[in-house]
Amino acid sequence: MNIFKTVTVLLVILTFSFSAPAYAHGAPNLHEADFEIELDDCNAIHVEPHVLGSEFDALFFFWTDEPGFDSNAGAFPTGSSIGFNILDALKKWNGNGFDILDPNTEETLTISFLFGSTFATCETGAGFVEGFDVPVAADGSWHKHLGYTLSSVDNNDPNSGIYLLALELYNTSSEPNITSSNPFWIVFNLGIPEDDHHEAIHWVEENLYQLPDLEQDGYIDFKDFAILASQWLHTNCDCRNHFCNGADITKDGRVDLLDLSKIASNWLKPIDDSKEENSLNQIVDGAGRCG
Ligand SMILES: [Ca+2]
Ligand SMILES: [Ca+2]
Repeated sequence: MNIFKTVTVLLVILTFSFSAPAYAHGAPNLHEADFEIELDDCNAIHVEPHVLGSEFDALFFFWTDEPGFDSNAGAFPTGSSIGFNILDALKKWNGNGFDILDPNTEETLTISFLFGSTFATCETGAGFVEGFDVPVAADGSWHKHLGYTLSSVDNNDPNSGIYLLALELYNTSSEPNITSSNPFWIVFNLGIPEDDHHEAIHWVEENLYQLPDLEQDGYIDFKDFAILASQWLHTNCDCRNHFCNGADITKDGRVDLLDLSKIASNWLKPIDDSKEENSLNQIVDGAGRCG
Protein backbone atom coordinates (compact mmCIF):
# COMPACT_ATOMS: atom_id res chain seq x y z
CA MET A 1 0.00 0.00 0.00
CA ASN A 2 1.42 3.39 -0.89
CA ILE A 3 1.69 6.22 1.61
CA PHE A 4 -1.29 8.12 0.26
CA LYS A 5 -3.55 5.09 0.54
CA THR A 6 -2.24 4.31 4.01
CA VAL A 7 -2.92 7.85 5.22
CA THR A 8 -6.39 7.72 3.70
CA VAL A 9 -7.26 4.38 5.32
CA LEU A 10 -5.96 5.43 8.74
CA LEU A 11 -7.72 8.76 8.44
CA VAL A 12 -11.00 7.07 7.61
CA ILE A 13 -10.61 4.99 10.78
CA LEU A 14 -9.99 8.13 12.80
CA THR A 15 -12.87 10.00 11.15
CA PHE A 16 -15.30 7.29 12.11
CA SER A 17 -13.83 7.09 15.61
CA PHE A 18 -13.84 10.81 16.42
CA SER A 19 -15.91 13.75 15.33
CA ALA A 20 -13.42 16.61 15.73
CA PRO A 21 -11.83 18.13 12.61
CA ALA A 22 -8.30 17.44 11.44
CA TYR A 23 -5.66 20.07 10.78
CA ALA A 24 -2.86 20.32 8.27
CA HIS A 25 0.60 21.69 8.90
CA GLY A 26 3.47 22.82 6.73
CA ALA A 27 6.55 20.67 6.31
CA PRO A 28 9.30 20.98 8.92
CA ASN A 29 12.09 23.20 7.65
CA LEU A 30 15.81 22.73 8.04
CA HIS A 31 18.05 25.68 8.60
CA GLU A 32 21.72 26.08 9.21
CA ALA A 33 22.46 28.30 12.19
CA ASP A 34 23.30 27.84 15.86
CA PHE A 35 21.45 25.40 18.06
CA GLU A 36 19.21 27.37 20.41
CA ILE A 37 19.21 26.01 23.93
CA GLU A 38 16.97 26.68 26.94
CA LEU A 39 15.35 24.87 29.86
CA ASP A 40 11.90 23.44 29.16
CA ASP A 41 9.00 23.29 31.63
CA CYS A 42 10.41 20.05 33.06
CA ASN A 43 13.88 21.50 33.71
CA ALA A 44 15.41 19.56 30.84
CA ILE A 45 17.75 21.16 28.31
CA HIS A 46 15.85 21.76 25.10
CA VAL A 47 17.89 21.95 21.89
CA GLU A 48 16.30 23.39 18.74
CA PRO A 49 16.51 22.33 15.99
CA HIS A 50 17.50 18.70 16.50
CA VAL A 51 19.53 18.39 13.32
CA LEU A 52 21.89 20.90 11.70
CA GLY A 53 24.30 20.68 8.81
CA SER A 54 27.89 21.91 8.71
CA GLU A 55 30.84 22.00 6.32
CA PHE A 56 34.42 21.02 7.12
CA ASP A 57 37.00 23.45 5.76
CA ALA A 58 39.42 21.39 3.65
CA LEU A 59 41.78 24.38 3.47
CA PHE A 60 41.91 24.72 7.26
CA PHE A 61 42.74 21.32 8.75
CA PHE A 62 39.32 19.85 8.01
CA TRP A 63 37.95 21.97 10.84
CA THR A 64 34.80 23.96 11.55
CA ASP A 65 33.27 25.65 14.58
CA GLU A 66 29.74 25.58 13.16
CA PRO A 67 27.10 25.14 14.30
CA GLY A 68 27.49 26.84 17.67
CA PHE A 69 25.11 27.00 20.61
CA ASP A 70 23.22 30.06 21.80
CA SER A 71 20.78 30.91 24.58
CA ASN A 72 19.07 33.89 26.10
CA ALA A 73 20.49 35.54 29.22
CA GLY A 74 19.23 33.90 32.39
CA ALA A 75 18.59 30.59 30.64
CA PHE A 76 20.84 28.60 32.97
CA PRO A 77 21.93 28.86 36.63
CA THR A 78 25.00 31.07 37.00
CA GLY A 79 27.93 29.14 38.41
CA SER A 80 26.86 26.00 36.54
CA SER A 81 28.47 24.57 33.42
CA ILE A 82 27.05 23.00 30.29
CA GLY A 83 28.78 19.98 28.84
CA PHE A 84 28.30 17.52 26.01
CA ASN A 85 28.50 13.77 25.61
CA ILE A 86 29.12 11.97 22.32
CA LEU A 87 26.34 9.40 22.08
CA ASP A 88 27.64 7.13 19.37
CA ALA A 89 30.47 6.34 16.98
CA LEU A 90 30.99 8.67 14.02
CA LYS A 91 28.95 7.50 11.02
CA LYS A 92 29.18 8.05 7.27
CA TRP A 93 26.38 8.50 4.72
CA ASN A 94 25.99 5.63 2.22
CA GLY A 95 23.15 7.12 0.16
CA ASN A 96 20.41 5.34 2.10
CA GLY A 97 21.51 5.66 5.70
CA PHE A 98 24.63 5.91 7.83
CA ASP A 99 27.34 3.28 8.35
CA ILE A 100 29.28 3.09 11.60
CA LEU A 101 32.96 3.99 11.19
CA ASP A 102 35.59 1.91 12.98
CA PRO A 103 37.68 4.43 14.94
CA ASN A 104 40.72 2.14 14.63
CA THR A 105 40.75 2.06 10.84
CA GLU A 106 38.53 4.91 9.59
CA GLU A 107 37.85 8.62 10.22
CA THR A 108 37.29 10.07 13.67
CA LEU A 109 36.08 13.48 14.76
CA THR A 110 37.67 15.53 17.55
CA ILE A 111 35.70 18.14 19.49
CA SER A 112 37.81 20.91 21.00
CA PHE A 113 37.44 24.07 23.05
CA LEU A 114 40.06 26.65 24.02
CA PHE A 115 40.10 27.46 27.75
CA GLY A 116 42.50 30.41 28.00
CA SER A 117 45.66 28.85 26.61
CA THR A 118 44.63 25.23 27.04
CA PHE A 119 42.70 23.09 24.56
CA ALA A 120 40.23 20.53 25.88
CA THR A 121 39.67 17.81 23.30
CA CYS A 122 37.39 14.81 22.93
CA GLU A 123 37.46 12.24 20.13
CA THR A 124 34.71 9.97 18.82
CA GLY A 125 35.18 6.29 19.62
CA ALA A 126 33.29 3.04 19.18
CA GLY A 127 30.27 4.28 21.14
CA PHE A 128 29.38 6.62 23.99
CA VAL A 129 32.16 9.02 24.99
CA GLU A 130 31.80 11.35 27.97
CA GLY A 131 32.69 14.90 26.93
CA PHE A 132 33.65 17.98 28.94
CA ASP A 133 31.83 21.07 30.22
CA VAL A 134 32.22 24.82 29.75
CA PRO A 135 30.97 27.38 32.32
CA VAL A 136 27.79 29.36 31.82
CA ALA A 137 28.41 33.14 31.41
CA ALA A 138 27.82 35.56 34.29
CA ASP A 139 24.44 36.54 32.78
CA GLY A 140 23.26 32.92 32.67
CA SER A 141 23.68 32.56 28.90
CA TRP A 142 25.71 29.96 27.04
CA HIS A 143 26.87 31.05 23.59
CA LYS A 144 29.73 28.77 22.61
CA HIS A 145 31.30 27.41 19.47
CA LEU A 146 33.04 24.10 19.92
CA GLY A 147 35.60 23.13 17.28
CA TYR A 148 35.11 19.99 15.16
CA THR A 149 38.04 18.42 13.30
CA LEU A 150 37.84 15.40 10.99
CA SER A 151 40.89 13.11 11.05
CA SER A 152 41.97 9.97 9.29
CA VAL A 153 43.67 7.22 11.23
CA ASP A 154 46.89 7.42 9.22
CA ASN A 155 47.28 11.22 9.31
CA ASN A 156 46.48 11.46 5.60
CA ASP A 157 43.68 13.77 4.52
CA PRO A 158 40.31 12.36 5.53
CA ASN A 159 38.08 11.02 2.75
CA SER A 160 35.30 13.13 1.32
CA GLY A 161 31.95 12.20 2.76
CA ILE A 162 28.97 13.16 4.85
CA TYR A 163 29.55 12.40 8.52
CA LEU A 164 27.05 12.11 11.38
CA LEU A 165 27.74 13.08 14.99
CA ALA A 166 25.19 12.39 17.77
CA LEU A 167 25.41 14.55 20.91
CA GLU A 168 23.55 15.41 24.09
CA LEU A 169 24.00 18.37 26.45
CA TYR A 170 23.98 18.28 30.25
CA ASN A 171 24.18 20.92 32.98
CA THR A 172 26.16 20.53 36.20
CA SER A 173 23.61 22.33 38.41
CA SER A 174 22.19 20.33 41.31
CA GLU A 175 19.72 23.02 42.47
CA PRO A 176 17.65 22.87 40.41
CA ASN A 177 18.52 19.45 39.06
CA ILE A 178 18.59 19.74 35.27
CA THR A 179 17.89 16.82 32.94
CA SER A 180 20.15 16.22 29.94
CA SER A 181 18.86 17.09 26.49
CA ASN A 182 17.43 14.59 24.06
CA PRO A 183 19.91 13.46 21.40
CA PHE A 184 20.64 15.91 18.60
CA TRP A 185 22.75 15.57 15.48
CA ILE A 186 25.24 17.45 13.34
CA VAL A 187 25.59 16.30 9.72
CA PHE A 188 29.02 17.40 8.46
CA ASN A 189 29.95 17.56 4.81
CA LEU A 190 33.39 17.28 3.27
CA GLY A 191 33.42 17.73 -0.49
CA ILE A 192 30.08 16.12 -1.38
CA PRO A 193 27.41 17.95 -3.45
CA GLU A 194 25.02 19.96 -1.30
CA ASP A 195 21.98 18.10 -2.63
CA ASP A 196 23.33 14.89 -1.12
CA HIS A 197 24.11 16.71 2.12
CA HIS A 198 20.53 17.94 2.37
CA GLU A 199 19.23 14.46 1.61
CA ALA A 200 21.31 13.09 4.50
CA ILE A 201 20.06 15.83 6.84
CA HIS A 202 16.51 15.03 5.84
CA TRP A 203 17.12 11.32 6.48
CA VAL A 204 18.22 12.09 10.03
CA GLU A 205 15.11 14.22 10.58
CA GLU A 206 12.88 11.44 9.35
CA ASN A 207 14.61 8.40 10.76
CA LEU A 208 16.34 9.37 13.99
CA TYR A 209 14.49 12.33 15.43
CA GLN A 210 10.83 11.53 14.86
CA LEU A 211 10.58 7.76 15.02
CA PRO A 212 6.89 6.74 15.07
CA ASP A 213 7.47 3.43 16.91
CA LEU A 214 5.29 4.58 19.83
CA GLU A 215 4.88 1.12 21.31
CA GLN A 216 8.61 0.49 20.84
CA ASP A 217 8.56 -3.07 19.56
CA GLY A 218 10.61 -2.41 16.43
CA TYR A 219 7.63 -2.27 14.04
CA ILE A 220 5.29 0.47 12.91
CA ASP A 221 1.85 -1.09 13.01
CA PHE A 222 -1.65 -0.97 14.51
CA LYS A 223 -0.30 -1.00 18.06
CA ASP A 224 1.37 2.34 17.36
CA PHE A 225 -1.71 3.60 15.54
CA ALA A 226 -3.85 2.65 18.55
CA ILE A 227 -1.76 4.90 20.80
CA LEU A 228 -2.07 7.75 18.31
CA ALA A 229 -5.82 7.15 17.98
CA SER A 230 -6.26 7.28 21.76
CA GLN A 231 -4.69 10.76 21.73
CA TRP A 232 -6.15 11.97 18.42
CA LEU A 233 -6.52 15.77 18.26
CA HIS A 234 -5.33 16.17 21.84
CA THR A 235 -3.56 19.49 22.40
CA ASN A 236 -1.24 20.82 25.09
CA CYS A 237 1.15 17.93 24.49
CA ASP A 238 4.45 18.75 26.22
CA CYS A 239 7.16 17.29 28.39
CA ARG A 240 4.79 17.08 31.39
CA ASN A 241 2.55 14.52 29.66
CA HIS A 242 5.40 12.97 27.64
CA PHE A 243 4.04 14.67 24.51
CA CYS A 244 0.66 12.97 24.85
CA ASN A 245 2.19 9.55 25.56
CA GLY A 246 4.40 9.83 22.51
CA ALA A 247 1.54 10.36 20.06
CA ASP A 248 2.74 13.92 19.37
CA ILE A 249 5.57 12.50 17.29
CA THR A 250 6.46 15.90 15.84
CA LYS A 251 6.48 17.49 19.31
CA ASP A 252 4.55 20.53 18.14
CA GLY A 253 2.00 20.31 20.94
CA ARG A 254 -0.87 18.51 19.23
CA VAL A 255 -1.73 15.11 17.78
CA ASP A 256 -2.87 15.56 14.23
CA LEU A 257 -2.33 14.74 10.57
CA LEU A 258 1.37 15.49 10.73
CA ASP A 259 1.82 12.78 13.35
CA LEU A 260 -0.43 10.40 11.45
CA SER A 261 1.66 10.90 8.31
CA LYS A 262 4.78 9.85 10.26
CA ILE A 263 3.13 6.53 11.06
CA ALA A 264 1.69 6.13 7.57
CA SER A 265 5.00 6.74 5.82
CA ASN A 266 6.60 3.98 7.90
CA TRP A 267 3.55 1.71 7.92
CA LEU A 268 4.34 -1.99 8.56
CA LYS A 269 8.04 -1.33 8.24
CA PRO A 270 10.46 -2.78 10.73
CA ILE A 271 12.85 -0.28 12.24
CA ASP A 272 16.02 -1.22 10.39
CA ASP A 273 19.36 -1.90 12.04
CA SER A 274 20.77 1.55 11.45
CA LYS A 275 17.74 3.13 13.08
CA GLU A 276 17.92 0.68 15.98
CA GLU A 277 21.53 1.54 16.54
CA ASN A 278 20.60 5.18 16.59
CA SER A 279 17.74 4.77 19.06
CA LEU A 280 17.81 6.68 22.28
CA ASN A 281 18.80 3.72 24.46
CA GLN A 282 22.07 3.05 22.82
CA ILE A 283 24.79 3.56 25.39
CA VAL A 284 27.13 0.92 24.06
CA ASP A 285 30.19 -0.93 25.25
CA GLY A 286 33.52 0.75 24.97
CA ALA A 287 32.42 4.00 26.59
CA GLY A 288 35.26 6.47 26.86
CA ARG A 289 35.90 9.77 28.55
CA CYS A 290 37.50 13.04 27.49
CA GLY A 291 38.56 16.13 29.35
CA1 LIG B 1 5.59 -0.39 17.31
CA1 LIG C 1 2.26 16.74 16.51
